[in-house]
Amino acid sequence: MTLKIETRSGAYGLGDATLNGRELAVAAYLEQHVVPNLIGRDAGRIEDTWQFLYRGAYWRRGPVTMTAIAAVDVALWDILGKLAGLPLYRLLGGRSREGVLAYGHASGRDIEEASADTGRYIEAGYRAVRVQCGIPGLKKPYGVPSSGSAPGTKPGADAATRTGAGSGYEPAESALPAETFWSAAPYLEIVPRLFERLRADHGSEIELLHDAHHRLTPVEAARLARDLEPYRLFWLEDATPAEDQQAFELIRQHSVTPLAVGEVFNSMWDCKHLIEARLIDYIRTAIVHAGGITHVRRLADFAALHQVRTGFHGATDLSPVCMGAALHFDTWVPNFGIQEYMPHTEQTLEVFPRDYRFHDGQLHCGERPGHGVDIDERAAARFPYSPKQLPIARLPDGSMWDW
Ligand code: GCO
Ligand code: MG
Repeated sequence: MTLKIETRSGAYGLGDATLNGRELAVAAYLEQHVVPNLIGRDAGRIEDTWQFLYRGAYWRRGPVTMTAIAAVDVALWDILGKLAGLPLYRLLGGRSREGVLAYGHASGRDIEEASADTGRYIEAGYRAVRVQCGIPGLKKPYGVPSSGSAPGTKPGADAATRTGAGSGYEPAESALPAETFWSAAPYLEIVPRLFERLRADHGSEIELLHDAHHRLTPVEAARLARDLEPYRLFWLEDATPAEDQQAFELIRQHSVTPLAVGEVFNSMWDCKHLIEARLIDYIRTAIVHAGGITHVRRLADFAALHQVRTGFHGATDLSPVCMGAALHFDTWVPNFGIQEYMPHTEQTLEVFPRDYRFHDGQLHCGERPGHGVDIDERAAARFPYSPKQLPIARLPDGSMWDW
């Protein structure tokens, strides 16, 4: 979902309004409640527009509202850059680093395949790799394609090639959620063995990450974080559902494995305690879901006060527009940690001409004014929207769980 804002002077800006599985809600929110308020407003009043859309909504926060606000905010920053003739990172305060450390998604149906896929990413120059593997007895676990990463697939190949492995799930045949099953015991048994093997096969230099994807209880998360300590992960992500911020106190008591959360957050209020109490090491909240650059800049500064670093969500359901804005932000932000990088499909890249690039394990934003990502609306028209919803997960007894 992409928002395009045009000014009377002919300048235009793009914002990403993607909310995977709920995108029509954001489209309706923009069309019905936001766009009528934008007509005739001064595009240069970025902060006032943000405050208007946040305070004026009355019903504050939430993924739909904050994604809609983010789309407007990023489009306005894009316009500002174009009118100033400056790349976005210059407007934020200039370059803090030459390149932005990126991590890719390796996976496999078993430890063998996952380690081989990790090797492909290392050969491709990645310095950091997230690794997920199949769980014995569980069909379609998060992050692992049932078809496996086709042998010989280029690392970082676009999501379509990797049958959704990159974005962590297999698109359902119908528009309704695919149903998956979850059981913690086999997962808690195999994941430490996976990372033991990865360290044995690939050494200690490569940064390794893992995404528990909200599925563990606090004590299970504490156990996994403890059992992973010998393998020195860069981070363990979404160890337990993070709206229960206090739960992370238990994990911290048992392990020094670094923790990352936040891709499902949409405002600073969702993670205030996690950051203030230093219960996490990286905050993943993406520009597209948390009110745009204007709010995420505040969040990053708050995190910096507590030595928490950024690690933006960057799966392929976030568009190149979000990635473009994120890379400019990553280039500036002093407390940068890492950027998730799932290369989009060829079709998506055709729709979004962009000037960022991946090289030698790092991402580099371009120097074009604004965030450097454009849209080819004729190409976009060739790919009509088809509704999809994210998978759901149930426990063996049939009760609902977190996917
Ligand atoms: C990640 C995320 C994704 C999400 C997806 C949901 O770490 O990249 O967990 O895999 O599941 O973005 O739409
Ligand atoms: Mg994740």
